[in-house]
Amino acid sequence: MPAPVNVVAVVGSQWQWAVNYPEGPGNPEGAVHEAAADGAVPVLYLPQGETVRFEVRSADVLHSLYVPSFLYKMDAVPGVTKKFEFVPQVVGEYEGRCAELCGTGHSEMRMVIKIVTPEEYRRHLAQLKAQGQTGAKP
Ligand SMILES: [Cu+2]
Repeated sequence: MPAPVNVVAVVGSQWQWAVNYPEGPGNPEGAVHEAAADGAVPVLYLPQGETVRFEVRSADVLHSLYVPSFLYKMDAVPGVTKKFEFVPQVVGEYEGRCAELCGTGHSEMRMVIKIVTPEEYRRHLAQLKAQGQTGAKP
């Protein structure tokens, strides 16, 4: 597998996912993050055909990022950053959820994952930057 050019850093907390895109070869303009309104489902963008490294951690209790369509699940553990790499293949929208019972809001820990073309992905990162969503999500 080629070296990862894209990194997405996902942080679980009671009861939402924060989505960050750190600076790197696939994101030379600097770190940006998604901002979902309270109660809204956050969206995570991925570029089709490029290696992506997920970095998953938790800000409080155990969570688990689970994407049924990918047949994949990665625990989010406080104090530990778990990593996995893959190449998104098929453009489309996929549902993510939490697969670790983490409290009363557990069922609300959903996420939409959008695999888009690399051009759309870069445009999206530029848009986040233009909107002032720079740095890691507070
Ligand atoms: Cu949960």
